[in-house]
Amino acid sequence: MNRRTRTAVLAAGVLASITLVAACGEERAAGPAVSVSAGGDLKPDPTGAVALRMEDIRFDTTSMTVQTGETVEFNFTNVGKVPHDAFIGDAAAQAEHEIEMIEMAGQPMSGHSTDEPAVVVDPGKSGSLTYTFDTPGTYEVGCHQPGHYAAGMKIVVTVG
Ligand SMILES: [Cu+2]
Repeated sequence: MNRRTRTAVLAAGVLASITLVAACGEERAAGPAVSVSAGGDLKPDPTGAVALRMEDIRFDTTSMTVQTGETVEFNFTNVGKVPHDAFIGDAAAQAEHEIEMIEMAGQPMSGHSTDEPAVVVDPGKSGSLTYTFDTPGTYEVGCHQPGHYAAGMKIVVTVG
């Protein structure tokens, strides 16, 4: 076998392993809806719970759908290295909350009104948030740690 042929065989081998990896990825995505990651359209399970991962800097899903009137228990696990939070509201509420968080920067968290639909989760920890989507429309779950929302750390929730 000359050098040129050997390179061609090697390349074919690499290609075959890439195909194998891709096939495995597809198989995983076909699992239960709640464990789908990377942009899948999630739905809460029949108990109304949904498990989500907070990563640096994203949630492990970008969209989900909820029935009008449904109460959803969001269970977040922060698998990242920095704190993340989750605030639920429409786009206008997200914009308002982003400004509030910037104004509050450096102040103790106790200054944060506790009746807001928000939770802060430290690295390696879990936190949950329960919210009833009374009105049809488009909501977001946004992280408002500095720069995260702007970087796209949000989940679009379609309620219908
Ligand atoms: Cu974040």
